[in-house]
Amino acid sequence: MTTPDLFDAGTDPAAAAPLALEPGASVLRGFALPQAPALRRDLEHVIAAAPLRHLVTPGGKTMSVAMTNCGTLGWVSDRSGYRYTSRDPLSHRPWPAMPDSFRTLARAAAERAGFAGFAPDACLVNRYAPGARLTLHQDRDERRFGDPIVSVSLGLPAVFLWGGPRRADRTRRVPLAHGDVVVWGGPARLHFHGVMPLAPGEHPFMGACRINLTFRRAG
Ligand code: MD3
Ligand code: FE
Repeated sequence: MTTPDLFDAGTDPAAAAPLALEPGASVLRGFALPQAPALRRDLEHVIAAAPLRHLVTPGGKTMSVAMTNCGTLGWVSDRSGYRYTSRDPLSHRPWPAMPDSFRTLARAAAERAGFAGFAPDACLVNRYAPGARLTLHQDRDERRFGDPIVSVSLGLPAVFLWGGPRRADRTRRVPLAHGDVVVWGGPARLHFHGVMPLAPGEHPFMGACRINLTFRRAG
């Protein structure tokens, strides 16, 4: 078997065969493009009910990425740690419901990548303005690591950093564009990963930002 070339993967969206980054991790180039208008419309309602905000890490640093959530559980960070909550700490109200457009897309992408029956209860919305980044980290606040994570990229392109099971492992750079969906499961689920600082630009559909929707089964 030959190793697929990551940088050629986006050249033929019509082919749409999942590209395996490694066992359990698949890139679905352009998978969300047909749903992008519905996602953007529904995202506006989510953000109106639970505004994007810059969370503070347990170490006291303000994150450059602005975040909010929808679904029964939402990921939050503050001086006391990282966790999932059922209420927005800003409003003390439940997080907005996960729109059907979001849920259906996440489920279809997971199925396409070999994870049938994915039923996310949490969707983290990350908004990157130019310069915003996510340093290398693992996602380990969820209950079960057997379920995949589905991530949907909208707007400006970004360079995703894909590492290994240890922080010091070397990282690969994976370009992610508007409409790309990545499904992370299996052994890849606990790998270190991050996002390089967003380059300035203007996206015709989303403006001067990148939005990432990350779907999880957290509870
Ligand atoms: C690989 N978000 O929210 S999405 C995060 O683009 C996060 O906003 C990035 O990392 C973003 O935690 C990357 C892709 C992603 C999400 C979760 C993963 C990749 C992952 C969990 C395990 C392995
Ligand atoms: Fe992450």
